[in-house]
Amino acid sequence: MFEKILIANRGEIALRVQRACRELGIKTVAVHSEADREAKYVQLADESVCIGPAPSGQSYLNIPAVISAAEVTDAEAIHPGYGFLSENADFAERVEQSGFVFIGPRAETIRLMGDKVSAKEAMRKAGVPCVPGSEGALGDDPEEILREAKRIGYPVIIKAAGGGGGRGMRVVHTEAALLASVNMTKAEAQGAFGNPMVYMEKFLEQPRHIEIQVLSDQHGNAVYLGERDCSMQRRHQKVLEEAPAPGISTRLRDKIGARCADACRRINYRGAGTFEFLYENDEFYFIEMNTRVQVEHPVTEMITGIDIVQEQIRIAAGEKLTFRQRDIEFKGHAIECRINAEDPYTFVPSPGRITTFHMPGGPGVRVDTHAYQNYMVPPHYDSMIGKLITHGATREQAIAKMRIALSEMAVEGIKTNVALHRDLLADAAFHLGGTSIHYLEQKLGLNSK
Ligand code: MV4
Repeated sequence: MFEKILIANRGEIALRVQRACRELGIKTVAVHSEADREAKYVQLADESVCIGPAPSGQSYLNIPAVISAAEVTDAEAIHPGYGFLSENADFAERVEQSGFVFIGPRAETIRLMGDKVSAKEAMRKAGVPCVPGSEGALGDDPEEILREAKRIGYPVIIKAAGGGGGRGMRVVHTEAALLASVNMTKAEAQGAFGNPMVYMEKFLEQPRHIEIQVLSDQHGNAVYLGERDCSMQRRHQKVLEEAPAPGISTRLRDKIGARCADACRRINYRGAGTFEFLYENDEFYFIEMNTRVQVEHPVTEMITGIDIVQEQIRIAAGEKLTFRQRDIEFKGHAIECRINAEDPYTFVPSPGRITTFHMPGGPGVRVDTHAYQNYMVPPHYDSMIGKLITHGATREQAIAKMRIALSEMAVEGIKTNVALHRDLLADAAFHLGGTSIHYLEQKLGLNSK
């Protein structure tokens, strides 16, 4: 096992990774920007290194600064958390070339999954069901593009190979609009990602967003940890996640989960990963794979009892998974509310000093946050200040616990989205479960795009 790990991230996930390290008896190095100098997780780490000024481009995204910090502190491995450099293949490559272990998949796997055309191709070949669409990237022949769309059937969606997470896509409803839309998406993709390649899919109108968590070691062992329903989102920002997904049968979960674990073995995947699917009419359609730990990983931890971050570290150290698929039991139901420093209805960020900070507690209540009373939420980063997670024997009990937990939560001095969560937890459609990716925006009356 490693003796010392550098955590190349900030906020709640930096603290989360630090706790996993401590339980494994590993020393931690925190890196931080000038804006995060006073953060509690920086003080709690065994060592800390300032890697640059507040803007993340000069600190948390500064590859030479992060690698130098690992060199001067003699860390053996680097955990990237989520966001920032976590899915940057060049970073993973440079970490390993500098003699450190990157806690995540190999750089070539990150690169494969970063290109959505090659990711889909790899998963299709590995037996994962995908959204019907073009075979690979679209070529230059307009007649062929028109033929493809006719074959797939309108509406279709044009997506950039370099996109993902909602960037670089365009829905096309008619043949008349197709070629102009393809050309616009290509031009935008060239500008945004330096890659003009685009592909085409059948546009699913009312899907849910359901993802499968996997773990895969370096000895050919891979397991799935069930699914998460992440459909409750606004402008591609998830707001609330839950596990398991309401209404998914054990049989279907095991079928799609086994496909994902099998695909991991086939591509020799290393570490934790997430297969993102659209789910419509009882079918799963793969869209993208995430090669990092995700914000919403706690709901899976709550229903499986598995510490996903500790497993990431063990796998990176070359250890074998200590459990097999049949050892994994899905117990109860978990819900996560993302707590953001923002106006609950306009979503405008609300940085500043937290004057009151009371967190809920009790059985089945988990709070993952780096914030505290008197903490100054810096204006430079993502507005998420923490996550509230509840676990109950049933979905109804997890909801009941969440409503009580939200009622106990008191954050003052900044605006937060707690009021939105209270409203959502009382929503009739949410209680029924299984709402689509469009539900929240419709409820909010945004009707965005
Ligand atoms: C789609 C889709 C409908 N049909 N693909 C958006 C994020 C990116 N990961 C994929 N996205 C979508 N792809 C087909 N063929 C609808 C979306 C989509 C979406 C997906 C997941 C979560 C939220 C979303 C919000 C709007 C659109």
